Amino acid sequence: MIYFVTGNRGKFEEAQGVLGDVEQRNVGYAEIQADTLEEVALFGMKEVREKLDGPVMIEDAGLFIESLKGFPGVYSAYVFDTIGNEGILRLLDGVEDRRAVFRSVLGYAEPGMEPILFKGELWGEIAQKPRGSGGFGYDPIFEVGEKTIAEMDLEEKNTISHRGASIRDLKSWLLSR
Ligand code: ITT
Repeated sequence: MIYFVTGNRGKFEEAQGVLGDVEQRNVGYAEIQADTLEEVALFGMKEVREKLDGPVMIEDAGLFIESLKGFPGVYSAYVFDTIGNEGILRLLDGVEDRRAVFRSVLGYAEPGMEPILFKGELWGEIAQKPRGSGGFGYDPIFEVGEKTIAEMDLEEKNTISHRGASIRDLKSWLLSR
């Protein structure tokens, strides 16, 4: 059983879809202001390991938009909570290059072990309008091919997503020991 420290139910359900044996623990940790998701995840790992005794994971994700030079990136949560999907669409009003990438960095550790990181990414494009009701966060405005991620079910999202990739890497690592 792995403790997944997150306040985001959607993330937890995606992890459960891949790992099965995982428990959501919303004990919180400080998300530092840093330049990379890796730094945020490594710093967060220190805190959650002090709070929970056992195998523990956290995952930090972000949306990086090419024409905005990677914005919102490490500020994705703040930007989502403030300007949201409508705000992102306004920033891209009239912009032709709509390429964007979701990145996921997952931290995992067991007592007495150095934390390790697993990563995943998913390239796509920012849609003209939000579509779909699945997923969470930026999913309704992130298109891969014809569909936005919010138009996919959890299994389909997990097959292609940044988080699906980082979690599957953790799973293979766990099984390979
Ligand atoms: P934690 O408690 O795990 O930190 P969070 O929702 O704050 O949950 P992040 O900081 O990793 O998670 O996420 C940054 C923002 O990006 C946040 O607003 C999410 O809703 C959004 N986001 C993360 N993963 C996403 C995904 O797979 N699809 C759409 N939006 C996503």
